[in-house]
Amino acid sequence: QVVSTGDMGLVSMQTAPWFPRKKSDMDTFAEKVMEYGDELDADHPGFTDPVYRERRAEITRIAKTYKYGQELPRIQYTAQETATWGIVYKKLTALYKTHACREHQYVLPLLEHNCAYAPDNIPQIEDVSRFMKESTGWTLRPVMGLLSSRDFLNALAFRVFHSTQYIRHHSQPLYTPEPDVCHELLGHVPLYADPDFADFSQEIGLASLGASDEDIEKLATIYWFTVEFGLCRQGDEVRAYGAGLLSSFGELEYCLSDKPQKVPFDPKLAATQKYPITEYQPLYFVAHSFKEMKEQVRDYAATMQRPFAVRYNALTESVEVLDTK
Ligand code: NLE
Ligand code: FE2
Repeated sequence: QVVSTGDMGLVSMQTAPWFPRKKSDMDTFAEKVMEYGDELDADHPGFTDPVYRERRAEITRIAKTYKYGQELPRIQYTAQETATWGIVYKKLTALYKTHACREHQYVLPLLEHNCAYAPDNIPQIEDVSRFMKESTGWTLRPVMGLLSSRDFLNALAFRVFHSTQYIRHHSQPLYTPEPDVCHELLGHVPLYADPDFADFSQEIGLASLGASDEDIEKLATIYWFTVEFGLCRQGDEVRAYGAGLLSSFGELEYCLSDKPQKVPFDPKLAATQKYPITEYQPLYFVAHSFKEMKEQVRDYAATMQRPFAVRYNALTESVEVLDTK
């Protein structure tokens, strides 16, 4: 039985945590960010740089007022910001040939052609989001800071990805522990143009809707070891598909060396694996294919306790709740 959107009268729904039913519901995320994009820790390389801090604040303010349906804000990047992007871009594209998965290698030239990806230009997320929409139905939303894992994962159910627009500090282009425009545009975006990866990512999102806090934690950890730091087998080789690797020329080189440990991807194991967030990963999971990962995560999600099922309706761009009680 399908319960119409907006009907929260279902007994099984009453105890479940709130979740968005339609894309505009995500406008409420802005009121509950955990940390704003301009709140830098004392050990952040930009902490003592007032120009950098003011710039982060400016970009955060722009994202704060965004509402679903509006054009995504265009940022006029400075020469220094573009130079930082250029260093990252050139270093990474030189490594992609030998280190990135084939799906990423296939899409990057399309982004260069369609979205002005270039060493001397930081692409605009409005243009990128349009390209993604045409490829797989994914879109971007600007984010004004750190969302809770629940909100961030819930958005994936709608094929919506939250993207930062500021850039890492120019003093440390090699690696940053936080997302930035290099990470989103070079790491995440190419993969979201791949149909199997697009489906896989949405599976995690659907599993997160109304999930318990413990299950959110587990799904966020699976997300970490796949979408952020996943490796995959391609022919005789292992390649990177995780965005955290594809946006860090330091870790991209390291991850395929024999220093870290590599184990086959298993969602049950990945769900509870501990990991550091401010340094290179000591352990990576190696997936077989995006198609298989999608099945694995779907099977894993089926073992989570939830008194209802959800289904995304792509025509209405909303989530339908099915009572399974
Ligand atoms: N370490 C990545 C980079 O330097 O681009 C960012 C990871 C964000 C989760
Ligand atoms: Fe990311």
